[in-house]
Amino acid sequence: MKMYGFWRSLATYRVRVALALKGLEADLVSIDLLKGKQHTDEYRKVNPQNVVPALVVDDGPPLFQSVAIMEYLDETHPQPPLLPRDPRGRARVRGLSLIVAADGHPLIVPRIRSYLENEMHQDEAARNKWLAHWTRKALEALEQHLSGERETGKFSHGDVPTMADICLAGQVIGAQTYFGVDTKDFPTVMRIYGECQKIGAFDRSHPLKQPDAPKNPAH
Ligand SMILES: N[C@@H](CCC(=O)N[C@@H](CS)C(=O)NCC(=O)O)C(=O)O
Repeated sequence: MKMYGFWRSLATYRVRVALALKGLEADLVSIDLLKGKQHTDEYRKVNPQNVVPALVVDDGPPLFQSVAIMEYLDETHPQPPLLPRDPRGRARVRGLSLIVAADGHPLIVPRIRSYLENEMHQDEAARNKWLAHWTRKALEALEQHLSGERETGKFSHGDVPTMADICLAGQVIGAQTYFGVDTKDFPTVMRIYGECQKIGAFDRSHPLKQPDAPKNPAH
């Protein structure tokens, strides 16, 4: 397999953790989002949306969208499962995952940030306020679910990691590493993040541990 991704990308992180949990490897093609390399004609042929990740699994077109890729990996490599067996549990794990992947994360990606800067003429302080606000809103929603629902266990859903934990961990990394969001108001989220970090697949997938990450990243 070949993954087009970037060290800093939280959507890439999600697929990286899923691959690692399943003991799979993919060669990395680093697309430098900080240099706008997602906009090249060459990369548009890989992913017409000009975003990472994209995963090449065969001679067909690359897979796209991190949640769809994680589900593909889960269907083709069922062990260990990233989703519970029961439909209701699957709905909950998908719901928790989408709080991050469908609602929180899309508001903080480079194309939104550059639109705020170049088209809406928002200064850095305003942009940082935006990023922190939407990052916090997703964490708040996760915290409400996870602290109040009996399905929560050692991890977001029971005692083994699922796709919900992969999304949660990426959200926490964004909050802590990129946007300086104080996470003390989210104790359940942070407890679960701590459990994730004890697992090698999560730990070694951290953005700052990737081969294309700068030695002293200024983010
Ligand atoms: N919903 C997509 C999000 C993909 C996405 O926005 N990726 C970001 C990096 S995390 C990106 O490549 N952004 C490029 C840009 O915004 O210009 C997924 O989960 O795969």
